Amino acid sequence: MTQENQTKEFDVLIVGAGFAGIYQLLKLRKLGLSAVILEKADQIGGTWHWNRYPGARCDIPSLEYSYQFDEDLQQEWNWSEKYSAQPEILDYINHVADRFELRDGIQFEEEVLSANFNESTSKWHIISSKGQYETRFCIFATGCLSIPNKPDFQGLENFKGQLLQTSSWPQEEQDFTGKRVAIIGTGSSAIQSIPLIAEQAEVLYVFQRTPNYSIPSNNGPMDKSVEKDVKSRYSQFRKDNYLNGFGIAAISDESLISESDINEVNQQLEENWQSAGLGFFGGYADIPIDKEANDVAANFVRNKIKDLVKDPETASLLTPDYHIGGKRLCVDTGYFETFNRENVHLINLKMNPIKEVSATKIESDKSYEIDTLILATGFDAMTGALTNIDISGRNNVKLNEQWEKGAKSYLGLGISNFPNLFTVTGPGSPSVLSNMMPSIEQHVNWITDCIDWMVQNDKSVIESSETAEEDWMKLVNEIADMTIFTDTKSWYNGSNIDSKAKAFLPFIGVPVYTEMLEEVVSENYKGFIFDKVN
Ligand code: N01
Repeated sequence: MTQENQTKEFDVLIVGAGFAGIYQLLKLRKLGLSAVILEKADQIGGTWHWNRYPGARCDIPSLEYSYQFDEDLQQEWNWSEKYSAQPEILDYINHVADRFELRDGIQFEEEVLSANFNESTSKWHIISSKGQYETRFCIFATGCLSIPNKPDFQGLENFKGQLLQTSSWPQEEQDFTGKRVAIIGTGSSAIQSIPLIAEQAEVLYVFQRTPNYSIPSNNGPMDKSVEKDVKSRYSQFRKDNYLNGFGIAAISDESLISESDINEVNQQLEENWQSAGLGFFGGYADIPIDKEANDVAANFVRNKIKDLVKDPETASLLTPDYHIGGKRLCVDTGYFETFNRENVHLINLKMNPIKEVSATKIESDKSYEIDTLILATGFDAMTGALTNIDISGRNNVKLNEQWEKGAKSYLGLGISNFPNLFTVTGPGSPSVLSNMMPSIEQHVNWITDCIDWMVQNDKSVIESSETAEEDWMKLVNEIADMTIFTDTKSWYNGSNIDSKAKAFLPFIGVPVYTEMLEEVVSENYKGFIFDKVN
């Protein structure tokens, strides 16, 4: 057997070198365990490596969208803007990898193809694009939005121009000067990139199936007094964020629209529109749960769109008719105003679906001659990164078969029949309905403590019980049913991918979730089974 074909052994194998994976590596090294990360890309960064489209930036303030595990790191790192752009976030994650000497634990350009649990050895056998591994634990730090959705528009393969996708953008800078550009999709990625592409392109055609709500970011250089204040009380600031329903330090007002004077509500919504970004959604406690209150906030934004977009027909096309927040709320810089430009045209795909893409054209209500086609069509969210790998657990049960009718997980951390396998921000956890950074740290800390506890308590194998998993997903859905989230077609419930099971997956409510995680630990990992005997 050649060196390359030899099976390499580790205590833990981590899939993915994004924010979750590299922090997980650090924590496991501190425990004294041997661990390796396998990463498909040629560098670290995960979502912040792949999504390099113009305008890509976080829409949670960087002072919050950052690691909190190391006080020196959070004091010494300075963000240049309120919401940092993708290159700066990538610099940050690279800085962290160097600062904590993590690079030598990462294998780049190595894709995990399969993971198979061997019941006789209680070990995972992993096959990658470059080799084989045997490991006791397998941790999927594969992100919630990492498998691009590429719709099969008829004739797409015949397109001879430049084809780009926001979620796998080339590393070289793209110049659209003098080009006729089409973009399909109007989610967050499109909403961030459209204003910048419009400034360069000769003409930009925006193909919209469903309009989105978007709130102005009011981004700008970091306010030094805000930075100083947050840094003076960083640890408390982070703790307070876990007490917010969505895990962010947004305005967290307990007031209800339904109990307030409408003039005061409109005044407050105006203030929130000017300053809150995503926090607009949490500006009143009943926006996420009361349809009438939600409608007040939605109408406020609908009127803003009418004010911002000069052509009434375009404004009307850009106006959503569903609950605000039902699809992931967007945050923008000049999105609606961009439609006032003469070189930008909005095409309504609901009325005129794409009939065909040919060598140089898109056929919809008419023929559009283009040089560049950009797909901003989203992701196979939350489950895609897992179901795209051939994962088999006890009795050779395949994960993608077990999840055929909808993903199930206990706490978003463990999956029944898949022992010693953990997911970071998996389905059933707050994940995409929270600030991902603290949610990632919460999960990585939890997983590391759990493995440590197993070592201390002489346990070899952990898995979620089917009952705990069933009960958990029932709770996820019961909570979601009390909100406006389940009425709208969105990637939160798999509706963006035709072939996907429709199931609402995020747990809504960071504080309750945090309490429940702690309770599970305090009761010796209630709901998990250790060293199951068949
Ligand atoms: O993807 P999306 P995204 N024909 O799914 C349309 C995060 N993020 O990449 O709504 C025509 O939101 C689809 O239409 P419809 C954030 O959580 C964060 O923009 O399904 N159109 C929709 O308009 C975000 O929510 C940041 O009818 C088709 C669009 O494509 C998530 O990533 C920045 C179609 C997809 O929108 C995903 O955002 C960027 C088809 N066949 C992203 N299929 C931050 O700011 C899909 N569409 C941190």
